[in-house]
Amino acid sequence: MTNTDSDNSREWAAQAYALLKKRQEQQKQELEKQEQQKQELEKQEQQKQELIDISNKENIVEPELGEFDDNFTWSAMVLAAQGKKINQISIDEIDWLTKLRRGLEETRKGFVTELLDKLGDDPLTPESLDDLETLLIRADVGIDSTDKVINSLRKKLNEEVVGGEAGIKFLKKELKLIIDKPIKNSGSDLLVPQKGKLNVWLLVGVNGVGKTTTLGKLAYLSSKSNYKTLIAAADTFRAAAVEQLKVWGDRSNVEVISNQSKNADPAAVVFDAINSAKKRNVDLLLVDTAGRLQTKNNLMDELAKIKKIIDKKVPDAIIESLLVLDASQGQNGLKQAKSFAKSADLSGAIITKLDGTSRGGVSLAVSEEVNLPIRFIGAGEGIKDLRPFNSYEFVEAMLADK
Ligand SMILES: Nc1nc2c(ncn2[C@@H]2O[C@H](COP(=O)(O)OP(=O)(O)OP(=O)(O)O)[C@@H](O)[C@H]2O)c(=O)[nH]1
Ligand SMILES: [Mg+2]
Repeated sequence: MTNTDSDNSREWAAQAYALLKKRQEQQKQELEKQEQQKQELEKQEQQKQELIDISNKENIVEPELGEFDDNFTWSAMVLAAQGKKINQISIDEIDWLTKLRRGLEETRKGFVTELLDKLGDDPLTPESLDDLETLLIRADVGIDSTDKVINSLRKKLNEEVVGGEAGIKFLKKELKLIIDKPIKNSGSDLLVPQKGKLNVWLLVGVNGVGKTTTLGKLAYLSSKSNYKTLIAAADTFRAAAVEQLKVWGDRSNVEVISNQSKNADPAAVVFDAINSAKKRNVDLLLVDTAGRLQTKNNLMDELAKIKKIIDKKVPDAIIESLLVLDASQGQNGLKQAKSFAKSADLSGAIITKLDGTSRGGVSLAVSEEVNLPIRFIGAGEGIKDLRPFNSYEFVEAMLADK
């Protein structure tokens, strides 16, 4: 072989190697692309399935009158105690109270049942107060509220003999006082949109607590009560958030203002929604916000930006920043409330997922330690599973003795 021949074949080999390497690279890229497309498709499928699941879960079902049982009797008695007349009671109300009582069953089991067992029919003693203290803390009522209740009970015990039943009655009164304080301080017992003004309710909170679901239920309540309602899909972070809201909007015939483009600015969505709201004389604009951003500061900055836009465009709008809290998160939820309250200028709280948690007591901690009026409570995933908060009903359900 001459030198030139050897140079040529080396050259040839080098070219062949480069070609093969390139081909291998291309194949790799092709495979990666296919994998990405597959994942994208799977994600879309999953999101679609989630939406179908939500839609299937939810056809507005009118509640039916159940048996004349303990649930009915308890619910009817709670209504009667609030001054309702027989002809004013609806199946909806009975149904809700039944759900509420059932929802708080786990919380109740945790302490009322035990408390009653411990108390028996005997009068309260300093020892039974210690037991009560432990039980209240365990039910996530929080240290401050527990101290308050125990101190008043101790004071009462020093003055008179308190029987078991009277003790529970006193306990109910004290717990109700704690929950009612921020509500009274707010100046309004019930949060309703003010007529003749644009009311904007921002639903805020960390991810997964139930903001979007709660907004859907609020849209239903509001439109059913003849408030002209509009939804702004300002959670532009989560891809499926808009679709999820549209499903809820459809159920209650409420329009959803959104911007489908990727990374749309939430404040811009709110800007568009306010324009629509003004044009249509909307009473209540419900704003869904993101629960998960890259950092917590982003989340707070974004809320501030949204509020600024509203202030600028409708200075006389009535803004409510409602913190959505998942009751099942107990003390963790309380921590969230405290951190949001510091930076987000909250005006109220909505407690969700009261069904099936043993930590309903956290509602008291939110009232006492964060000083937030509880405005609504949710006890289920259905459209009717949200009601304006009623402290009497809540405390009765939490301490019901069966
Ligand atoms: N059992 C029960 N589930 C609820 C309740 N409220 C919401 N959920 C469920 O909680 C899950 C999360 O609800 P979302 O409304 O998507 O929560 P979110 O706060 O909007 O979540 P992000 O948008 O991801 O921050 C869903 O599966 C809801 O169906 C409730 O009162 N009870
Ligand atoms: Mg959401």
